[in-house]
Amino acid sequence: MENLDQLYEAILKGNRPLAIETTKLAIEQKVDIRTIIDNYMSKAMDEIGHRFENGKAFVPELLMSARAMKGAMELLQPFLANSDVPRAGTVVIGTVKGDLHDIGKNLVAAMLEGSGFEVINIGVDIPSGKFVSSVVEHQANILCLSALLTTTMNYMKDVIRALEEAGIRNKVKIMIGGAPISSTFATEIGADGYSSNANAAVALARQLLAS
Ligand code: B12
Repeated sequence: MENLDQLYEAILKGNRPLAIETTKLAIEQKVDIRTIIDNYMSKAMDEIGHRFENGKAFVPELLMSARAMKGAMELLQPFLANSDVPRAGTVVIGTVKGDLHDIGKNLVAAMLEGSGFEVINIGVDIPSGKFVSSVVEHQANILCLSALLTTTMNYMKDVIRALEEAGIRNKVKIMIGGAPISSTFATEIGADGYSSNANAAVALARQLLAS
């Protein structure tokens, strides 16, 4: 579909109405949902990130792109959450304390939901105690932690420590992710796994529950 380039541009330029309109059209034309997300929406977010890094875009532009991406994602969410699939396990997911980035975390949540997991998305800026109480309340099999800042990624260690102190570390698998995270970091802090994107997160979740 030709207009998908327009979706990339709309997100890059932070044009939410155009992003929504183009996404609607793509859905009507039955374009593959993951192609829309991976090849156009996420790529536009990567590009705005590079521009920010190089001093060619600033926080207001980031915010506008994020709003455009969110508007388009809301339309795609129902297609990712396929209710026909049997439940594969329960996942609690959140962005750690001090960090407000939630686009990638919400994408991981939507993909997991679409693949049959029950997902409790507890939001952003989450302190360790809230992660612990949510895991207990929902009897989660997997806890997913997201961080996009080098200043907040270390807080993941505090969350794992809090689970240990609550005596439930061995009852839940911990998956971590976000732009500054690596598998080395995951091993270092004692998480069970890391993945760099939402598709791989689904495979990792299945693998962790099978082990
Ligand atoms: C959009 C954005 C914002 C928006 C966030 C809006 C929102 N609701 O999320 C706003 C404008 C609010 C923002 C604010 C800030 N931001 Co910002 N932001 C970004 C940007 C451009 C895109 C992030 C994004 O949404 N990417 C798209 C999604 C789809 O990708 P993703 O988040 O990486 O997620 C994928 C994977 O990482 C993975 N994943 C993510 N979470 C998880 C969890 C699990 C369990 C797993 C398995 C996988 C996984 O799967 C996802 C899907 O494939 C990035 C640049 C970048 N390229 O990352 C900067 C970036 C993260 N921000 C940055 C900075 C510096 C800031 C601010 C400090 C700026 C400021 N001076 O105020 C503030 C901090 C606010 C705070 N306390 O959190 C820096 C961080 C630098 C660093 N090394 O720490 C970056 C890298 C930009 C840069 N290049 O300098 N930001």
